[in-house]
Amino acid sequence: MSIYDVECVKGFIRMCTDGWLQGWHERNGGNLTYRMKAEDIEACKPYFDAQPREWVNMGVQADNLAGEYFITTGSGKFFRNVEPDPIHSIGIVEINAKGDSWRIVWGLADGAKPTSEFPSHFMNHSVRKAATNGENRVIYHCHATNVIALTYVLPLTDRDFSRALWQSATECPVVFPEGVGVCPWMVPGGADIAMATSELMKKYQAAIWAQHGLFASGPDFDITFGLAHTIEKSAEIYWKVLSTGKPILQTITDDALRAIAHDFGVQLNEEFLD
Ligand code: 2HA
Ligand code: ZN
Repeated sequence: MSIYDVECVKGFIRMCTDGWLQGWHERNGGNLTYRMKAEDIEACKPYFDAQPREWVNMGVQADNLAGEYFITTGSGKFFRNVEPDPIHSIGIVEINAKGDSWRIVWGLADGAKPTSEFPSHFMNHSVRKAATNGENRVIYHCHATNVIALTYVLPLTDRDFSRALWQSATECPVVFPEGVGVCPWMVPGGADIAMATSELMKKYQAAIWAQHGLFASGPDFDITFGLAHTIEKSAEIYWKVLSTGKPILQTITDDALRAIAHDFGVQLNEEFLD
């Protein structure tokens, strides 16, 4: 047995590989964090370092994440290298009792640090944990190509993006009936983008960062990856349609969106319907 046999660690590594294979993680692009369950912590604890590393203040704080443990990708690390070299690419951090600092308890070997977007992930975990009664465990940031490209041509509003995505693939209104949030271009890695994104994530499971990428959340790796995949696929279809240069003769109408919502038992965000 090793820590790599523990289910949550296996699932984390698999999701990194899946994202890499999709082409969403050039160089050190993107990051992934998972809030561990009590049984995950128990299973991983035997492999933790004998001596945890120093506490590091995050510049953000959340009461509801005090004492939690997260698996995280490393700052400057490449998703491409997670599976062949996990010990240098990912790690486990513990959050202190004040909910404002982390310390590394496993991995991130040879001086590596948690992702530069850890403050954003942390604030989003806090908001999504509260919004889902503790169900949410995964926050995923990827450089989804077609989603990024759309932020150059669509107005940067939640409504415009939600409608374009809903209309471009029939399952979208079922997968994200509340729509998606859109964050204007901001400097990555800091507290400002963390706060702006977490405001959006009070309402949405996913947010788009203009000219940068996608933030997706969910209760497990499958649902979170599936959400990002669904959004990116829909953006790709929208692009293929636009790229023909032909006029759009038909799309999914608002009545059709309502019919989908009715039959699948989901509550569509009425603000985005005409
Ligand atoms: O980890 O994607 O947003 C590199 C990034 C920053
Ligand atoms: Zn990024």
